[in-house]
Amino acid sequence: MNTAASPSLASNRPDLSAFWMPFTANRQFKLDPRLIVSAKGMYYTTEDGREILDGSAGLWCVNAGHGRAEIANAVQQQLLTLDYAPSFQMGHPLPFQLATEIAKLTPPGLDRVFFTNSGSESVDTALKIALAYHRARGEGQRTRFVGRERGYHGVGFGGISVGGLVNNRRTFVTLPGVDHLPHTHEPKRNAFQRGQPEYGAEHADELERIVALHGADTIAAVIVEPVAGSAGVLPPPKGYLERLRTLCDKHGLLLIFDEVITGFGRTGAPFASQYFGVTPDIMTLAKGLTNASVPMGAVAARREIHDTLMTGAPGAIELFHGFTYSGHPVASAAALATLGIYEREKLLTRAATLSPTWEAGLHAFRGRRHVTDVRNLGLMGAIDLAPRDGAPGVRGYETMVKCFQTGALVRTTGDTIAVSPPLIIREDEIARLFEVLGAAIDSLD
Ligand code: PXG
Repeated sequence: MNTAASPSLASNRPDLSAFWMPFTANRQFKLDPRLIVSAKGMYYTTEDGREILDGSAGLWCVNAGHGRAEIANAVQQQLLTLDYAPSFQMGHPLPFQLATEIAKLTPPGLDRVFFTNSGSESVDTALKIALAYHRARGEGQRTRFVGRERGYHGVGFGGISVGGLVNNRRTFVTLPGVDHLPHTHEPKRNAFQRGQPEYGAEHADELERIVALHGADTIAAVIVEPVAGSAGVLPPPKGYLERLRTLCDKHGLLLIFDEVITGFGRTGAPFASQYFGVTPDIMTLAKGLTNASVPMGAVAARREIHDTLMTGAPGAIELFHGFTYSGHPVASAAALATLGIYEREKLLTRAATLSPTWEAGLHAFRGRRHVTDVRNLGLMGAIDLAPRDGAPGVRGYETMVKCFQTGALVRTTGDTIAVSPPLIIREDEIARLFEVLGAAIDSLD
């Protein structure tokens, strides 16, 4: 919406020039900004007072919906009780409690939890834990990592190195010694498949080729998103994750699942690992951990990995790693309140209940003009649009802007539209989301 014509809006707006916006076309945005001023439940409110249905849970993170009083109260209480205390060589109760609560939700065995402040920090932490673990076992030569094309693992140097998005890698240097599995996106064989694709499990066997090339004893870990999120919702082909697990076991490689998006109920199970029945050695978490209210991430590791590192002189720091805000009291309070909501409202399995309605609504887009593929799993979905001739990405961008104008928030990457609403969404709201999205797609040239 071009609000430049509205003097009241323009005069209420802050100066937009100083904030260098992340992952944003800054110049384009500032010419025609989309500003959100409040949020409650399933809805955002824009600066001009319009309600917008949140079809993306913010950035895949507001799983319990917006403005949750339980979290706000816990945060306020905590700020007044203990605003901050270090977790280096001293501690305070909340992160201990929180780690115990997280360990009740994670797959059996993954019950040692390290705290970070974001998904990117969780990824880099997980990679470091993998290196430290092998070193502690006397296999310090295992320094390589294997990621996957189209993978997104945040923006740290570790994350962009194992990640496979060209735009994340083009400008920056990456770590040496990283190889990539092929991605699993094969619209020719799998287009309009509901849930997991039938074809493509054999892409996991590429790990054998990578191992043969570099030598198994030089590789520390393999990291994948169980369902690739940012690359446009790519569920793993049937049998694929199982094969990765088998091959990692065969060659002594740690398997890391990046569950920053898939964690906390997005798939219909607490974690994708449980949904697919494949247990990694390490998992990375963030986003839904605090319902996005206060930044926080975590890494859950197998107990044996943790215990292997608990060696050396008793006074020695076992893992030379941590953040000023690891286990921050306010973030921990927010996370504990969030996990309470998830439990009381059974949100971590709600996506499984809603998934048939969600799937049917999404796949009704098949046959619509411009639509070339639809994918879904749990409460995640993607619709691919044919790129406009000579202008790739423009249809995607226009769809996002149109939806914002007409009442729904969706995410787009190129010409792929991704939807992933808060897990509290109702069936009529799912219908509304697809109505707004459908009208936006119909309006495209
Ligand atoms: N791993 C995964 C799988 C992610 O999706 C990160 C790590 C990094 O998290 P932080 O908290 O450092 O941003 C992410 C982040 C999008 C989108 O629209 C996705 C993310 C972030 C912003 C936008 O797909 N994922």
